[in-house]
Formats: sequence, structure tokens, C-alpha cells
Amino acid sequence: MTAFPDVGRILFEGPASKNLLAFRYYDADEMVEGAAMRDQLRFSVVYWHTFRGQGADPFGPGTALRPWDDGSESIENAKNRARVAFEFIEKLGAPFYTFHDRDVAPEGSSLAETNKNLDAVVDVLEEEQQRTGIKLLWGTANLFSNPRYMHGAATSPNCEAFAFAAAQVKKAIEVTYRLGGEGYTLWGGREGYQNLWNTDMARELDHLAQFLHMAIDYAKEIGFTGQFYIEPKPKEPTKHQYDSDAAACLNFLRQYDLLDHFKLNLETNHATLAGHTMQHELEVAGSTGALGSIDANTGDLLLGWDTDQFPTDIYLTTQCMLSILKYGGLNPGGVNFDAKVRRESFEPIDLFYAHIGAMDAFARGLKIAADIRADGRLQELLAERYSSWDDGLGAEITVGKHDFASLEKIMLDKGEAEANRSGRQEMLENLINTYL
Ligand code: XLS
Ligand code: NI
Ligand code: NI
Repeated sequence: MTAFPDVGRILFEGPASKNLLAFRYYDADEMVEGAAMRDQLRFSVVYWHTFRGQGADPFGPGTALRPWDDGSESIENAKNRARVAFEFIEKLGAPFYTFHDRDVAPEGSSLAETNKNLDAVVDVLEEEQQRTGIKLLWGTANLFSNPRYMHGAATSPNCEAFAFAAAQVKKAIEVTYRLGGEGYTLWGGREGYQNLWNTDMARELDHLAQFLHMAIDYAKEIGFTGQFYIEPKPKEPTKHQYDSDAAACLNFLRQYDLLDHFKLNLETNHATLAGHTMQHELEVAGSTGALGSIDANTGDLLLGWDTDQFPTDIYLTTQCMLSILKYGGLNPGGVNFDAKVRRESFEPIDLFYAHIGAMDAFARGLKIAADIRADGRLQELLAERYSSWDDGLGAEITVGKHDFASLEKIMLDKGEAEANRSGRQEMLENLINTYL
């Protein structure tokens, strides 16, 4: 049985190829900065959008044609879907995937039954991983769809919602461990608020921290050594999500003594919803040693919500890869396509076009970023901009030789600071364009 009879293995055919079901830039074996592209990019397919997304939006139901899916919540359908997912990922040639517990298996009428359903489908995931060599980048739990989590999970005012979420994450970590997952992600889900009149923010944040500590403790207990991530997002579904951006996440982790245990999983569309660029978020995380993984997607300039589109903008992928290379790569994280095809792109083949384009855009971004780094002019200009700090007064200030009084004395003697130099923004933007 094949779900994609018209598509074979997607091959690298080079930039001159006119075949839109081939890679023009992503050559998994090509070495860039000392490592194969496969290992630099660590592409990952998300189960939720790609195999569960139907294209529903607030104005209408799903439109997607998925002939292999009988639309039921049966275990058989879930198992079959898992096999189709692996056929897709294998044909695409992505080395990793990610899933939420509830993406892969249906909920039962009790926690015990739900766990049993999950185990049954995880058997198939395990088999398919072994058959194909595809690995689990990270696992996660869906703590936001079920109505029990309407007020949040770890931050719910209902302690039994917290307890249920704890049980769910415990199981999800076990399953991730069983599948050899390289990480585990906690995205904020409904951990936030809609209204402060009914919210005890300090208490909710304490609970969230306690929850994360329990997750870390449990992983340790069972010997799961994968990387834990939290994923910033400023709004949706709540109007204020506690993990609003990279800086807020880092502050939270620091405050609750969690910084050693978590890195950030940054998502492009979440960055832009927060009023930042992805490059900004990557720099905030990277400069703190907390850059873990990315959910690669993009928003729409004219739509104000998390549209989760596939990234095709070379300028964006170049910016991403420049920061990623600067901070030493993503391993054990990866470039995870938390992206969905448009509602109008309803045919199975569109899943291929979407991923191929995004993989090529990242491969190109990687190559351009490596060229920029090899050329060295950007780094030289940056170093020159700060050169006043390298010796003399700047170096003295840096090592703590000065205070306000000594600096006042120097400036009273000189009368005025040395003249500024141009920031050369336009020249630098032009310089970047010469590599594209
Ligand atoms: C939602 C998030 C979600 C996480 C995994 O906006 O991006 O998909 O990546 O729970
Ligand atoms: Ni995400
Ligand atoms: Ni998102």
C-alpha cells in the first residue's frame, strides 16, 4: 500500500533542475562548514500539521483531501496514518519528526485507556523508525485541546487539571524515551491569561515552575537524558502567554532555577507575533547559551495571527542560519517545520511541495550564511564598530578600572567625546545582498 503512488524519493538535482519535486539546493551529503547539510540542518517534519491538519479555519471546516484517512478516531486509522507519515518523511528524506501525544493516538474514555491507545500506536512508530532510520527530534504533550485545560494546564486554578497534565507529561516523556527522542518540548499551550481580574499571576507562575521541575525530576528518574525545551509564544490561544518571548522565558527559567535544564525552541511566527524578528530571538537565546532548536515557519505580513506558513524567504533563512552557525549549530535540536499548507492547497502532493521548498530555502540560507562567514567582511565591520573597546579607555572600563568619578575626570579634561562613526546600515544591507 502506498499513499503517494505518484511520488518517489525526492532527489537533489541541483539549481538548474526544472523539476519542482526535486531539491535544487538541499544536498544532504554536501559539506558546509565541516559538516554535511543533513547534520547542519537536521530537518524535521511535524505530525500535527502535516498528518492531522485538515485546513479548518474560524470561517470554515477542513478542506484537505487525505485519501488514506477514514476520518475516524479508531486505533486502526491512527496506525495506518502513522505508516503513511513514515512513507512521506522517508520519501522526503527528512531525518527527524516530532509529535504530540494526541496527534498520533485517539483519547479514550479514561486516562488508562488513553495511555493504552498511545502505546498501541507507539508500537507502530517504533517499528517505522526502525524500518526507515527516521528519528524522533522531540516529543511533546497536547495540554491545550481537551476542555479540561480551558483555564490552562500547569497554571490552571483547578489543581486536578494540573495533576492530569502531570500524568500526561509523565507518559509523554516515557514514550519519547522509548522512541529514543533527542528532546522534549513544552510549549505554553493555554498557560497564560485572558483577564487579570480572575488571575493570580504569581501563583500560576509558581505552579508552572513546579510543573517543569517535576518534568525534569521524572526524566532524571527514568534515565531520559534528552534536551528539554520551552517554546516562546506571546499570544494565541490566550491574550497573554506567560512564555511570551525568548527574554521572558529566560527570565522565568532563571528566576525558578531552571536555566540549566532548558533551552529554547524558537518559532519564527511566534517571534513576529511578539513584535520581534526571528533573528532577534535567535540572538537573545544564542547569546545566553540557550539556543536549542527552531520551529521553522513564517507568518504573513498582512495577517496578524499565527499562520504557520512554510518558510520560503531566502533573506529570512539566511538570517536564521547566520545566527545558528554563530552559536555553534542546533544539535541536538533541529529545523522543525511547524508549518501547515494553506487551506486552498488541499491535495496530498502539496505536502511535498511545501516541505521541499522550505528545505531548499534553508539549504540556501545555510550556504549563503557560510559564504558570508567565509568572506569575513561582515564580522570585520562589526569588530571595527566596537574597536574603541579593544584597548585604551574602553579596555580599562571593561576590566573594571573605572568608576563615574574617574570617567568624569577624563571627560572634563577632554571636554567632548571622540567623534562617532557612521553605522553604515545601508552599506551593510547592500553587502548582504551581494551574497544572495
Ligand atoms: C503552537 C506551537 C506548537 C508547539 C508544539 O503555536 O507552535 O505547535 O510547537 O506544541
Ligand atoms: Ni511550534
Ligand atoms: Ni506556531
